[in-house]
This record gives sequence, C-alpha cells and structure tokens, in this order.
Amino acid sequence: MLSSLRRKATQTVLRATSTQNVNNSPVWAWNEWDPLEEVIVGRAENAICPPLTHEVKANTYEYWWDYYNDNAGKPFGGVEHIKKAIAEMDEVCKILELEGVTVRRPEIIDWSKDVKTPHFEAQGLYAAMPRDILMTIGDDIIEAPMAWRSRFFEYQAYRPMIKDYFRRGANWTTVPKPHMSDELYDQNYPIKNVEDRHRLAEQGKFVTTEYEPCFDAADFIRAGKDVFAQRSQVTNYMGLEWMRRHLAKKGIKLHLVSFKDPNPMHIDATFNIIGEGLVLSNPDRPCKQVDLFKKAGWDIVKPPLPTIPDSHPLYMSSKWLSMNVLMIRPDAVLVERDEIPIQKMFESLGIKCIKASIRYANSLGGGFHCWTTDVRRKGELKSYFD
Ligand code: ABU
Repeated sequence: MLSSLRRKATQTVLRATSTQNVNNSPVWAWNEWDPLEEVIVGRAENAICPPLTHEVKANTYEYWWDYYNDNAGKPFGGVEHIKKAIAEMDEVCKILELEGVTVRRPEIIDWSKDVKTPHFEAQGLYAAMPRDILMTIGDDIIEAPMAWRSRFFEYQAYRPMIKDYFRRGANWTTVPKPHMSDELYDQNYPIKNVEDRHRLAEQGKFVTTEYEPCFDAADFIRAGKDVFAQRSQVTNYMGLEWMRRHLAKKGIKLHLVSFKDPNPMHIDATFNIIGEGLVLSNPDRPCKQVDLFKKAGWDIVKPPLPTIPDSHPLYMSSKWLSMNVLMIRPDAVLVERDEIPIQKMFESLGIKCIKASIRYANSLGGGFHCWTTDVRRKGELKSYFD
C-alpha cells in the first residue's frame, strides 16, 4: 500500500525563480525520477583492468584478487567481453532514444597509456560509469574528485560535452582534485580477507584517509531539497563536508546515511531512490537512518533477490546491480531483461519496465544507474520531507 505522501496529487512547489529553468539551461535535474530528457551513457571501449592497489583491494571481492594481479594493464574482462559490453550499451542508447531521451557519450580514450603526476604513476580505467564522476544538481554539473588513481584523469572523457553545456548556459563545478598521494590511503589498512572487511566496516574504518577531500558522485542520491550520501571506501568525510557546503548554497541539505554494508562503495545498489517518497532499500544492507524516511511517509521497498548466475563474472560489484535501475519517468524504469522478479515488483508499483540486457556491461561494475548520468530532467526543485 502506498503512503499518503505518494498519494498526494501535488506538493508545494517552491516558486523561487532560481528553481525554475528560466534560462533553459541544458543541464537541469533535481532528483532521480522526473521525466528524463538528456542522459550520458558510458563506454566500455578500452576499459583496462587496474592493478590490485590498496584502494582497489578494499573495493573488490577477495575471489577476484588473483584476477587483478594476473590481468592488471590488460583489457578488463578480455577483448571479446568488452566487445559484448559495447554492443549492449549501444543497444541501451537506441532504447533510450526511442523513449525520447537525448543520449550523449564520452570520448573514446586510450586508457592504457601510462600517466604520471607529481604524486603517482598509473594507467587509466575507463569511462564506463558516468554516475561515478558526474552529478547534476539543478543547472550545475559537478565533476567529482574521485579516489582511485586509475580514475584521476577520467574527467577528460567528459570535458568536450561539459564545455558544450557550459557554453550553452550550464553551471560547471569541479571539486578540488586530490593529490592522491600515499597519504590519501591507509597504507596499513588491514584487509586480508572478507572477515576483515566486515569487521572494519562495522568499525567505520575505510581505506581512504582524511588527508584531502575525495568522493565518487555515485555515493550521493538526490531527492530535491534533500540529498543523501554515505562515507565509503571512495568517499571521505572531508569530501562529504565539501559537498555539504556546496549544496547548502543552493538551499539543499546533505544527509549522511549509513548501511550495514561490508563494502560501501556507491549508494545506488544499496539505497536507490526511484520516486516521490519511494526508495529501493537493499535487504542485505539495511539503512541505519531509515526512520528519517518512515517519519516523512516514504515507502521503503525491499527488492527481490537478484537472479544473475554465480558463473557470470562481476569484477567490481555485487549481484545487487539488479536494483541499480534508471528511472526514465516516474512511471517507467530501465531494468535488466533477465531480472524477472524485480520487473514484477516494479509492475506491482505501477511502474512500466523498459527492458534491456547489460549482463556483460555489469561485469565492469555497474547497472543502468551507474552506466548513465542524467543531464536534464523536466521538473523543479521540491521538498519531499515537509
Ligand atoms: N558501483 C556499484 C556497485 C554496487 C554494489 O556492488 O553493491
């Protein structure tokens, strides 16, 4: 049964001029579900397996560590796997266009090139997950600083289109780039196995230190005047504080939320807001602040177990990519073709399923939400907690 909040036909729209897209900015989105008009879809091209550095080890499952050691610097998943992921994402673009959404893609870059900064040397990773690096808040497109060395230069794949948005009137924020020197990583982070991971997460200990701000944009999830974010292996408190102050200037409150999660990295397969007063909450990773949502009349929906087979490689994620969906409109969702149980769940909520299969793309670490970032959604800034 849906809550009174969702049944309410309308809510108070904050009528301040600044919350309406009066300048017709090409960048405009306040939440995760308003009707989608333009989206960036990532690319698998030239994806490179990163070496098993401290930060990669802390974010990946133990049974893949040998894979990383054996394949660092090589095509991630192998050349044939990448080709299949590319084909899947090209198909996703066509499906989105058929839904009336304008699709933009990042540049194709050779991520195997060695890069050197005053503080480290590395190769790149990919431009597959725009959600990790870009976040739209109103007319502001925000480039996240990131936390993995292999992702330091990832922003370059998006710069031509960001410059285009800027020229056409969008705001553009680049969060200070971290040094990513050794001080950003706990060199003695005592992770040897899965048990360590559980224990350390329970103690609130993560591989990134507080040396300088760092975060991935995918640790944030938007609901109008309230944005929720987690401390994770890639997002530190200093990064959260930087964003708290940035969002406060726009009248948006950043809430720190946490979960019973042994491997926090990106909130959108843990707590994925899919509508007004409606959130998918991973049953394996309960939210410790769930009362905040319940008190505001939100519906907390537990998605069914994912169906992805054990034999399918997921190098950087759990199977819960099944709930990592992209809302196309409040009543339509982009969902994995083979995940029948979650499709049934959406249909029971009155949400139409637009289906595509991205199993090979999943292997690189993301579902539909990770593989995209919304640039423009039709709608205004509202509060869903009043
Ligand atoms: N990058 C999303 C991964 C999320 C998860 O494994 O739960």
